[in-house]
Amino acid sequence: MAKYDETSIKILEGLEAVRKRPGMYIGSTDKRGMHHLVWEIVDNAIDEVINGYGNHIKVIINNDGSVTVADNGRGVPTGMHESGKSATEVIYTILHAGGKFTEDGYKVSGGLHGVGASVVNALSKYMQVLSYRDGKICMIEFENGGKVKSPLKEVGKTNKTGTIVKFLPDPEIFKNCNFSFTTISERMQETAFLQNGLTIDVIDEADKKEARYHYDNGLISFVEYMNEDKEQLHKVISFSNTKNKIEVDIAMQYTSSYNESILSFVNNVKTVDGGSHEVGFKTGITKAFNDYAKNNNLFKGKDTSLDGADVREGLTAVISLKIPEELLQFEGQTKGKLGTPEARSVTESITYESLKFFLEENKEVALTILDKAMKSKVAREAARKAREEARNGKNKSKLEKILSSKLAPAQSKNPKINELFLVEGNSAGGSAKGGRDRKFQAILPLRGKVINGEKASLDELLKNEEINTIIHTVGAGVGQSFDASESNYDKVIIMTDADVDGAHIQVLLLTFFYRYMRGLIEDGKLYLAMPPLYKLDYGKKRFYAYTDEELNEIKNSNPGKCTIQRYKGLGEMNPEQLWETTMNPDTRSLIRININDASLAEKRVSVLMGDKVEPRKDWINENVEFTMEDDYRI
Ligand code: 1YM
Repeated sequence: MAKYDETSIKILEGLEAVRKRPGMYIGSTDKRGMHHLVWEIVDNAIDEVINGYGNHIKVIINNDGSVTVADNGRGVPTGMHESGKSATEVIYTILHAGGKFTEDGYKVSGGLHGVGASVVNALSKYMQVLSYRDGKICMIEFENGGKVKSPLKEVGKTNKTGTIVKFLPDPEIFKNCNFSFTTISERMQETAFLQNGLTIDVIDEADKKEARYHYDNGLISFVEYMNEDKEQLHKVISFSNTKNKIEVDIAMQYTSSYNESILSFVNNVKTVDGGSHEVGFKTGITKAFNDYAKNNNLFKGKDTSLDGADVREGLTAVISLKIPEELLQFEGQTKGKLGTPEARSVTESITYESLKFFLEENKEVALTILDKAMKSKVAREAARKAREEARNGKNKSKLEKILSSKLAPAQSKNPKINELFLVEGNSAGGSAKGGRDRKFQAILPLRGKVINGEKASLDELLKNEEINTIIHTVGAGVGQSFDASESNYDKVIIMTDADVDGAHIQVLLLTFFYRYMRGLIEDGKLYLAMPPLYKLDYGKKRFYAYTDEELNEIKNSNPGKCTIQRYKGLGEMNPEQLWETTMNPDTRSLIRININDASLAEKRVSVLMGDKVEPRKDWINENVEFTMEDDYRI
């Protein structure tokens, strides 16, 4: 039995604060927040590996909705703390207790993470910690948000060392959430890339799925993985150096694609919003390529230099820095941006010097990349001219003609309330035009096949009629000149049939928006409509089911005779039905597209737009990086 004295009351107050405002500690209480709990515990295991103890981590999604994380490090401390409690109890019940025990230079945790194991305990219905240490297995259990269920005790002998933590998130806090094997595996794979030699197993007991990640070539493997579905122009270039106590590791490779994808990490934490190290890297490569081109007389005619964007076309790079804690500065609301000014100059000079040396030694690679950069410059010039001409009215009348024949505009001109539906096919477009609320809803039917934005360059894209129509209807530019705040619509809603073709069109459109109007996604203005899959008629009563599960639920809670219609396409619904089920803001469901994680989105988009069909279907089903937002599900 736990005894409640003054300190334990204080501790409970601390944990209670976490339970009252979970968002402050883990960001949110949706699926994403629940996965934060896993990252917290895994981060502790990784810290142990970084400190030189252990080389194997297991993450198990258990059948009962709990997660187990195990490592083979030293085992969490079990001795007596000055408070009279076991060190283990202190670590798992006092907020930020970790710091007092650790003396290492680089910590894995930064930003939102690293708020500690006690936060996970506070948000768990049940937690068990096993420490294998000093020949003994010791166990402590907690329940209901960190209350000691049974204090630390020896439960066996062992010749192993390590820590096993099992926790069950409190269902009162995380409603209707479950752990995703895909989300956990993808993150663990990234971790394994950054930690050479570490093995991470991810096991899903419920779905009987397993994955093992282990890399001996770190960042090189990472870049190879990111580019495996693309045409690579040369072997991965990698370099490392340390200056002013800042350690820089970089791997980079060009592919024949038109996109740039740069990922960066600081002390193993992803800097989603970049920062000084990325700026330094970009300046470094621009300088290195320009110097090389100049010194080898590669510039022709009036060209005298390449822009940063030119030398980044088709570039995949991973940048990883280790910065001592006293120099660490993070910026931005989510602390995803590195501020440390020294990181810029250090990364720039290491990049410039290493790349300069590499280019001199590898003439063929240098010429391949520079040839691509020069072509990029020409293509971007052409695209800019085309845009200007469109703006200055050269092709305006032709476009306006196309637009007026296709677009059913909204009566309102208010971009804060207007919605644009991109609708697959003409017949569905007709129903949508008939069913909409014309005050604020506009319909743009898409007829031809949407061009694949992954494979086409910007000037090719601009020649595609469907894409052109979308760009001009949204009215906020495209590519580098895109500005989401100029969008004519508050919501752009992709409405397709719930079949494979519809899924394909969704992916093509999402790829286009992701590559060329990313700001629209970042501002939360891009959505997928959710048309129903079934109509159930019970005499006078009618239901719509949007998933197979819902169909069963409706059938179970409404026994009796009914006729079920499976909708094969939007065209089978009349305008009223389409309005009622899919377009009416009061009753519809929308999926808001968000980029949780640009690297995953990046990888996913290139995988999906390759030739494989299966992963595309899985993706549509799982919505891994474009998450379902519960708020929009009625
Ligand atoms: C499955 C999760 O938490 N492993 C883990 C945690 C710790 C240690 C070892 C550890 C650290 C130190 C000394 C040290 C933690 N220690 C602390 C605290 N795996 C997992 N493995 N001995 C053991 O840093 O000095 C918090 S976690 F607080 F003691 F530092």
